[in-house]
Amino acid sequence: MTQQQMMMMEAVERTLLKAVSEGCVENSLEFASKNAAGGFDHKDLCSAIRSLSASGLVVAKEHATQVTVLTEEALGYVSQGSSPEAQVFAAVREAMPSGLTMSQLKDKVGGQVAGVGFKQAMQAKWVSVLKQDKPKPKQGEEEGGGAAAAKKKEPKAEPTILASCESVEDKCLVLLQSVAKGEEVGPKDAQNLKKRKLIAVEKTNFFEVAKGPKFALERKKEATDLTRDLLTNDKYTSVAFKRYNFRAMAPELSGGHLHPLLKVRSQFRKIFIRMGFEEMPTNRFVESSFWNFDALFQPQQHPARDAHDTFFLTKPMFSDSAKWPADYLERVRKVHEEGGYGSLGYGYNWKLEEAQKNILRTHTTAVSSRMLYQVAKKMEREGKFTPCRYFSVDRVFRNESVDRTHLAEFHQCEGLVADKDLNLAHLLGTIKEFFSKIGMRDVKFKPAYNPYTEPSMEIFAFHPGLGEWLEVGNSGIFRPEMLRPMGLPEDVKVIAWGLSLERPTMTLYGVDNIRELFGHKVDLDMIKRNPLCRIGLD
Ligand code: FB9
Repeated sequence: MTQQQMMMMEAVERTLLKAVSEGCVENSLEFASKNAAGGFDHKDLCSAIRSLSASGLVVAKEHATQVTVLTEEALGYVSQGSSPEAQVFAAVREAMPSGLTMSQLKDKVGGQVAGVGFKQAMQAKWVSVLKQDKPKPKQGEEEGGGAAAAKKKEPKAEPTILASCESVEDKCLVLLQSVAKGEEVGPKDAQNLKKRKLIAVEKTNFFEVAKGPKFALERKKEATDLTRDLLTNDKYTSVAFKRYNFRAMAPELSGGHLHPLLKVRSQFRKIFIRMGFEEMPTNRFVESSFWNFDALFQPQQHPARDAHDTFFLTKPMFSDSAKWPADYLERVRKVHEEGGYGSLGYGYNWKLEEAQKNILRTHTTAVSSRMLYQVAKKMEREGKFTPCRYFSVDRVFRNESVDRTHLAEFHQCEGLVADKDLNLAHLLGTIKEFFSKIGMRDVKFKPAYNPYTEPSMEIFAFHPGLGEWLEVGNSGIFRPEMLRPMGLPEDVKVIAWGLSLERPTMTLYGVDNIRELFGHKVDLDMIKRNPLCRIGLD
């Protein structure tokens, strides 16, 4: 409660306690409207009554009643200071002696007031209507055809509204004002105002307030703290201390809130780490086409490599290929052009410049290619291959048209296992284990194609909550044309799979449109209110 509100509340209490000291306050509603000048309304008065009765200064009995209140429309007329009929009369009066047509009247007082007001003003005989007599048919036009044509051509003249008296008494406004003041109006008037939807009867409660056991003209300031001042010369013995209200709600502590995407990300991370995977560094949104495509044996004329799908950078447009391991670069060129390692290659003329083009990475598989090259280098250094499991969860960018499920960027999760003689069964098993940990035990696979894996499969899982099969990702065994040029031996196989973060988050949090999840349209309350992400907790 602000300082200002505290002050107002104390004023309400003093006003009420003074009235109660002079005898019981029968009806808090009337009391509030009588003291409307006090700058407080019945709602404020009720909260003062409740807190004063809570501290025993007064006793309050609550009664139910019906009050007549003004409708929005009526409140408008009261604030305008005249009823619609009075506004119509004033406009017509002012336009006398020519008066006004209805459309002129509408322009002056607005369609709604003109409509309601004209009807009432007519009933009150404040105005009258002068029908325009039919236009005289011109010379030679009298026989039927002419006149009808004339009548068809001439727009019908609007009747004119004329004022029938000098001035009027706006009884309706007077009635509305007394209702506003809580005064009774006659049953006939009330009936009529109700029919005009200017007043409504509302159920409400009011209090009957009388002196309480601890009645006083003002609330004794209760000490809320045992201060040094109260301790000096034992003043604390003579003051009343405010009782602790252990049911008082503590102020809402608004701490930080994890975005649902980050909640699912941290759950996925936990699942990967529990499965023995290590996270790959993904802090490189800008990648060279080399690590994002060429290293993955994705041919330079592959459709995904044109600007329709990929964001190309203008500054810096090219990566410095000098930083790339020249021997590896040469082996990549070779495998694209002539194949090797049992592959025919693509037989096209591979261009270094194409590989140097900087892009926003289109998948975190670009991180996997860098990591697997490091694994190969490590094996070279250590002279032996160490099996490893890596995962990545981070943003990737695709120049796609935005729709309910696609934005130009999303988070990709990817897992890979590198070990000797891994095969499809290992991949299927690993994927089953992963998805069983996010609550989807039934998984099935559909053959698919990726330039960097063979075989490749789309992954589908049955979502028990939705009771339907969902496409949950893609997977495959990295091609030798990707791994061998890195220096990995033939018997080292790498199985991998990928999915997004947005789709599981949308499914888990029942978000229908990806724009509600990510971007400027996100409603922050959703961030505050969204529940714990309960996956992989079993
Ligand atoms: O996430 C996807 N679907 C999904 C995943 C989990 C889920 O969980 C619910 C809690 C219950 C719900 C849905 N998908 C992948 C499938 C589709 O949504 C697909 O239409 C969209 N895909 C994205 C790409 O869109 C262009 C999701 C994204 C995706 C697709 C493939 C990969 C990664 C992300 C991959 C890969 C890969 C393949 C081989 C080797 C290494 C990586």
